[in-house]
Amino acid sequence: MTATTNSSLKTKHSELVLDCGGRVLDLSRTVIMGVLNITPDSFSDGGFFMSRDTAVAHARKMVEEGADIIDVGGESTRPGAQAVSVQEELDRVIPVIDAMARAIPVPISIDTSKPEVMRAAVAAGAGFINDVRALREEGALQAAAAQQVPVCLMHMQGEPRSMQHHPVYADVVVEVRDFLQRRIEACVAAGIPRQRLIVDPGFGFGKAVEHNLELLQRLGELRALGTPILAGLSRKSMIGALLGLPVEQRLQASVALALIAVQNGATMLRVHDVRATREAIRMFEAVYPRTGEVA
Ligand code: 7PM
Repeated sequence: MTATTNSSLKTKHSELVLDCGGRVLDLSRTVIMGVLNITPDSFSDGGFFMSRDTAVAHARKMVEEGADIIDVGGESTRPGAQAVSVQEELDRVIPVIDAMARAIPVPISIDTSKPEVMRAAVAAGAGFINDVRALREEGALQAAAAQQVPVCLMHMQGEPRSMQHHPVYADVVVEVRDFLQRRIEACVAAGIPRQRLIVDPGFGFGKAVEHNLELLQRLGELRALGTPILAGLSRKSMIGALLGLPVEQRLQASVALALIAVQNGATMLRVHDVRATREAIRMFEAVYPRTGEVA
């Protein structure tokens, strides 16, 4: 199957594929998005500035382990994190995307909220925009529309600096669904076709543990939006809260949560541990073959 000028198309086998700037994402099976953080303060990857070679080697390894797309982020969205300037974010991610685009065959996702970074990243070879602010920043809707690549819209209550202080919802699932519905409508009005959108409830982003658990339990209610669902649960603090484990010991629980997400309707999983997640998903799909429906 080859990419066409359409952003999505149904084949005669009823598979759905997304055109990520000429690289294809097959949504007829569970898609694994491998996380590559270029931040100096990322809690999962540690260390200070990663070299370009280190970043590319990590991306290569994740592709060998079964990643379908690599998500590159230069702004830490960790609870309590400080904002990063446009230039700082460009300096972190653009050289890495440029090198990765030549080194790996799969689509590259840019995790950003800034329109300048969206434009530069796609020019450097990214083919997917992952925005934890769901294109709410000034100019982001227009920038994303002009790039003609798929966009993941994530729900977040508040801002990273303060979002975990005291999250409050009447019904977290209804509020997340309604927010995502409004963002889908804003995107369509800005000229981004619905077929190019993915939604994400934003586990851990302005949510207490019980909110995260309810969102996962009732994830299927987001299917009403008619778009594929992405879930990011890997190594998140809800596991630390429930099991009392540090971030480097959250692999097994992360895989368990990923499987529940797929069972409840997720098509894409954003994960750090690609090999373990891929093996678990292969077992799941051996038991429950996907029908080709993605939303
Ligand atoms: C520190 C704490 C560093 C938390 C990084 C994080 C998601 C995302 C992130 C998600 C989408 C992490 C988060 N999480 N994008 N970016 N969905 N679409 O755990 O759940 O990686 S950053």
